Order: sequence, then structure tokens, then C-alpha cells
Amino acid sequence: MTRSTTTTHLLFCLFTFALVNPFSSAFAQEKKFNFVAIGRTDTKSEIITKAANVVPTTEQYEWQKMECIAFVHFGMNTFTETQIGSGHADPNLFDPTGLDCDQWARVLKNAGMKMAILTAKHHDGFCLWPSRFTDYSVKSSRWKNGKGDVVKEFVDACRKHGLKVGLYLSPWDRNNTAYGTPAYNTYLMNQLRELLSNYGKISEVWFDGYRGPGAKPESYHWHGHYRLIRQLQPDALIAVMGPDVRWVGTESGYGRETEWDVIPLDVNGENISKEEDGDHPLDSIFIPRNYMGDDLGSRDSLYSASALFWYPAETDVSIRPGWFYDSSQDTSVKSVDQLVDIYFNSVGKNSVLLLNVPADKRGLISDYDIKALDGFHRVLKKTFSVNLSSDAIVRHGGEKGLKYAKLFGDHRFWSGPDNTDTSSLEFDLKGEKTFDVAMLQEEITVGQRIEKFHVDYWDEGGWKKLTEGTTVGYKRLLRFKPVKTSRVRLVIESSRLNPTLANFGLYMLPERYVQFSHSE
Ligand code: FUL
Repeated sequence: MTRSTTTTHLLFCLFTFALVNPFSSAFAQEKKFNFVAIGRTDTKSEIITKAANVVPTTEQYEWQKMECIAFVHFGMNTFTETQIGSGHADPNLFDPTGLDCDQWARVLKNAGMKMAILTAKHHDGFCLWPSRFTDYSVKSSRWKNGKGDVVKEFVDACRKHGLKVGLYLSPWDRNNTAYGTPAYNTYLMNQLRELLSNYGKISEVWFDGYRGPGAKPESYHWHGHYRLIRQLQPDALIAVMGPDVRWVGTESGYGRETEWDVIPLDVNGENISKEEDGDHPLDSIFIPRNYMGDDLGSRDSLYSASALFWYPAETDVSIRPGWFYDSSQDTSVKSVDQLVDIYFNSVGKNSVLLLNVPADKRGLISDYDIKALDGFHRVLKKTFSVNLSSDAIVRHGGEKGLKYAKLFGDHRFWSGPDNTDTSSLEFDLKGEKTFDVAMLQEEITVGQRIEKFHVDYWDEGGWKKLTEGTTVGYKRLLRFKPVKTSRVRLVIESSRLNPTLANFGLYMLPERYVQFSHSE
């Protein structure tokens, strides 16, 4: 598809949206969208202005604020101690001796997780719920005489403990004989219908992009799947092979140094559905793929785009070397130090952390994992409970200054003057404070804008550089050697349109982590 036909399609979608909206004309001018078309004649500066005004949907924003989500890999692989099952293991092997999803939810909640995503079906095709559309499921196992339903126990436990629920449904299926034929799409649709109709509110649907070597090529009917999900679970985000949440591109737990939420929307003429998608015009033109490059959203990467969209990163990583439980990995559970480091490099680099904690053969999270999660949560709680800048007086330019709470209180944020793309904010800490962590947050509900910044501290009568960074987005965390000072200055060196700041914080890591943070 050429840029002009893409643009026409996007404009058509926007027009369709306006028609169903009673405030269409006001909306067309004022409402900000999570995507925008780039016109053939747009100048570079117009493209950058458009990028700076793309915003998350309400659901994407709420999702970002969760920060930490748990993944639970559990299934046939748990019992065969494999990571990718053949799809032909005997269903009777699935037999947890003491499945307790309540324990999972308690442990995950105590670790600070806000949602948990269960592998309802992994690549081997074994279903954790008694699907009507296959016998390869818990209903053919000896567990609870084939009357059990792990998905139900999982969602009930999550809700009881105040966790949102997500479900992973592997598109690649090594058991289903229809895989690789059009009939498989019907199977996947039927499974989606079951999972999204019978288990209450589902907040994230995770479509893995992985397909093993030698697997039959598959052409999934993604747009039909998206439409069904929007119908059954209008608030759910569709992740990875879906248009709402992007896989960060590695499984290491470490995000990009420069992480833009607004990136070019990849569109492919042949695959564009001609049907309109009502409130979800993006769905019909989005082509899923894994985004693994280093530079997804720099100015240069935007100039040749046909359209831009808000596509935030999710950083998935397992607490163990494997995704599924394997007893031989009990002693390789990530340490508290590693988990804290991962938090700083995922949540602290503008993405959501999706931390996998597998359940074992009993159907429990093991003590090894619980111990690491407890330590992880304790360190974060201790670090972020006291913001050493919360009493500060904040000055912009020569202004008199405002109390921190007046500037960054509920739903308030600082916004640089119009037509400025550099700025500096000074924090008078009212006395000397010692800290080794800085936190910046942009007000992403108006867009992601900051491109480069540094933080200075006042030392012996002058400013000295403390740390620096590129993108901020929802959250940027930086560690450095502890400094003692009474004044700090944030200098925004470059921004797409006027910058905003929703929050600024200075913190001190607990004693034993100081050494660790120096190694950065
Ligand atoms: C990968 C899968 O192959 C792994 O088994 C795991 O589920 C991970 C989250 O995604 O692509």
C-alpha cells in the first residue's frame, strides 16, 4: 500500500468514527487519538508535532500505570519438565497434587503485581479449561476426575485478591490437526469465545508471536480475532500479536535505553480489511509482527512513516531460566538484586514489567520464588516510600516557585511554555538530602515528548552533572552514587513540542543495594 492509500484509509476510519460520535466536529478537532495519519506533504516538523500529540487510549494508560504484571506459565509442560511440549503428551500426566491458585494470587499480590496472566493454552495445545472444541485439555486428565478448570480457579483467586486477569492463548498449536489450515482460525475463534465469555472481565489477551522451527506456516485471521475480542471484552488489551501492547523485543527483562511509545504503524495493502471497525479503526490496518530493532521511534524513523500509533512496550522475563517450572532450576531463581535491576531496566525505562513466576507440579509457587519476590518487593517498597523531593520548592526560569505538592498533586502536572522544546526546573530541597535514585514521569495523556535531559546537583557553589538520559515516557528511573545536596536541577535539552512532567522524585536505595547501584 502506498502512503496516500494508507492515509485515505485512516482518514476514512476517522470519518467513520466521527459519524458515530455525537460531538463529532468538536471531537475531530480536539480529541487526541492513539494513532495519526501522515500526509504526503507533511513537513518533518509537522510529523514531529503529530507524533508529540499521539496519546494512549484510556485502557493503555490504565495498563501502563500497573507497572508490574505477573505471568504464570503452568500446563502440561510443568509435568513433563519441558519448555515447549510436543502436543502429544498423555493428558493424564497433568495431575497437580495440590493446586492452589489462591496461593498464587496471594504471592503475586504481595509482590506488588497488579495483574496476572495465565497460559490458558501454550504451544502444545493442552487447554487448562475444559474446552468444548478439543479433548486435549484438563477434562481428559485424571486431575479432579476430568472435572477441573484451572482457568476458573485462577480468575476467581485473582479477583478475590484484587488482581486483574489476563489470558495467554498460543496461536501456534502443536496438537490441533487443523493447524495450518483455514479451519484452525475457526478453532481459535471458538476458544477465544469460550475464554472471553465464561470467565468475567479479562484485561489482557496475550497472543505469542512464536512458532517453532519447521512449524507449518499459518495465516491467522487476526482482524477477525481482534473484532471478537473487542465485542466480548471491550476493555481488554491485545498484546504482542495485537495492536495495543508491544513485545519489547527480548526476554531478558532489560528494555531499550531510548523507548518511544509512538512508532510508525506498519501497514500492508494486501492484508487491509475493507470492513470498518467502529471504535477500533486501527485494528483493521494493523499488521502484527515482532518489533526488535534498537530504534523504533526516533525522529528519523518517523519521517518515512505512513501513520504513527501509540504502541507501548511490555518487558517479559521469567524469574527462572525457563518459562515453565523445572525442579532442576530451583537454585537458579533470579536473586533479589537481579529482580531489582530488572525493575529499574523495565519499568524504569518506560515499559511494563511482565514477570513470569511458574507454578510447580503440586500447583504451587515454590518457596525459592516466593523468597526472591518478597525481597524484590521489600526493596522497592522501602526505596520508593520516601520521596526526598516532596517538600521541595520548584522553580521554572526566574519564577518565584511553587510547592512540589501544588505542581505534582492529583491529576496536576507541569507543562513547559508553548513553543519551547527546552526547559529547566529547579528543586530547592529545603535542606541537604542524600539520595541515589531519580525518577521522572511525563504526562503521557498529552503525549510523549522528552528526547534528552540531564539532572544536575548543587555542589560547592556550582552545578555538577548527576545523571542523564534520553526518553522518559511514563517513567524513567536513574541510579547513581549517593549525593548530598540541597538543590537539584532537571534540564530538558530537547523535546518534541513543549515538555511536560507529571512527577519527579529523589530516593535512596536500602543500604545493601547502594554498592549494587554503583556498578551501573
Ligand atoms: C515465547 C514462548 O515460546 C515461551 O515459551 C514463553 O511462553 C514466552 C512468553 O513466549 O515466545
